[in-house]
Amino acid sequence: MTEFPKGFLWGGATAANQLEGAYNEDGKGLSIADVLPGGPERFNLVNQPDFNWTMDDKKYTYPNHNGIDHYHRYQEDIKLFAEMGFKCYRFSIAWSRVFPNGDETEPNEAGLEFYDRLIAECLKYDIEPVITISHYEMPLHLVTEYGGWKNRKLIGFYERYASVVLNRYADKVKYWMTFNEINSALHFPVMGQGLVKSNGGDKMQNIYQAWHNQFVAGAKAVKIAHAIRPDILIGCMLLYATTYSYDANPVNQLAALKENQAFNHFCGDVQVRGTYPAYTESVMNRYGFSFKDLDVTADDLAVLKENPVDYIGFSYYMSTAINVTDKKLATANGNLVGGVKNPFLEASDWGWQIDPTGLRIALNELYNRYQKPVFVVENGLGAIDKPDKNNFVQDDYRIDYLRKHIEAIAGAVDDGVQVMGYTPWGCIDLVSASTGQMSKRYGFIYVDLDDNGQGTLNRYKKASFNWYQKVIESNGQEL
Ligand code: BGP
Repeated sequence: MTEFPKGFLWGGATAANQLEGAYNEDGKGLSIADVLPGGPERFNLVNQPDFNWTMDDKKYTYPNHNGIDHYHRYQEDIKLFAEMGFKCYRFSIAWSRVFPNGDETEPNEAGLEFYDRLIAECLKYDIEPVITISHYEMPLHLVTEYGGWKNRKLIGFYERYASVVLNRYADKVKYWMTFNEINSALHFPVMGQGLVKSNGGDKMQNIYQAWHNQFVAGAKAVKIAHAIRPDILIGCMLLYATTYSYDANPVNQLAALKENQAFNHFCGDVQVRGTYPAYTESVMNRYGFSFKDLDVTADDLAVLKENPVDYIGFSYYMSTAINVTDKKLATANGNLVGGVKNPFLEASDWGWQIDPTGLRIALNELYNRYQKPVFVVENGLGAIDKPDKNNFVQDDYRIDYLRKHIEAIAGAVDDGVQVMGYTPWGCIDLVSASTGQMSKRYGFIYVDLDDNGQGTLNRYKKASFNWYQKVIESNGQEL
């Protein structure tokens, strides 16, 4: 078996809005995640023409409000991560804890103090924090008052927020990411950009304008980070779904290439290379507008050029296949990124097509495209776990999934790819981003909490807990 590099960052990943809870404590403002209804229909519900960002407790549940109560139980949780041997822990800072409305001039000290405590707890166990500055939880006020990321005023608000957290924590935290899964906006712009149908999220030009504003804001964060600490590493974060042509028909091959450009590569190309790619106009024309229609200044382009990211963080859950020649083929039911069913692959209970080889391909594609280190910051199997009477989960299906994906990473290391680390998603069970529910679980640690918010919130180690502990201990030799 391949030797993983010395210092390989084994760990796990979470996001503030999906586990912290305490949604209105210590001065925290509302974030968009706090008003998204729970349930498998959440994306459809928010895209109703009259969706208005208020909480209607009678009709919907809001699982993010309590999360898994990590805000109060973080010490217990970090201790369990340390027991697994985590070298790093990827988490996000809730923007709305630091700037409750997003547009204040002074931060909320109580919010910052929570992350002081969380970071100290990680460092106590020699766990390197890996921080996502914005993970699907912008302050709600920035959406209701300013219309979300399509408004360029957000560049300044994000810059101020990033500056506050970088200045506060950079001496303790070396690894950062600007925006979680920035390219996901192509399929669900509500999470990263605060755009839904009722505020223009159905217009592609708005999504691209929002991206542009995020690119500039992210580049400004890179600039601030490097000025504070030259050895800091600050990356972008992409949702990467390896995209194949369904068959050898050149027409499908070309369609797959275009899909790759539009989804997998566009955001990375700008953030890693610092310039808009040659195919920009062709992608935009396809959606009926031109780059000239966007509000882009010469200063923006200079900031992008001067501040590319240091590495490419990405999530990998699934691959997809493109077929434009046979309209009868079913779409990959549930695959968040579209495409058709691949006859060679199985899918998860949620229809996400399971493809470890696709991860090896993704690592090669990204590294060879950019020649910068790559970091698998999310990967995992969402499944319905069935605990026994002692709340023990024998999650062999999860072990099997993770083992094959780790083998794929090892293969990519053999291929010459510089991989920084691996942080499987939802290392402790938490609220799902796409369904807003608990029943889609990823963790090594079972949390006793159901979709209706009932349960003791006690934590229990699953079979995968001991398995992953050995993986880390052996630096990936024992799988
Ligand atoms: C990614 C997000 C995470 C996360 C994960 C699993 O898209 O970055 O926030 O939740 O996917 O998705 P889900 O929770 O929908 O199963």
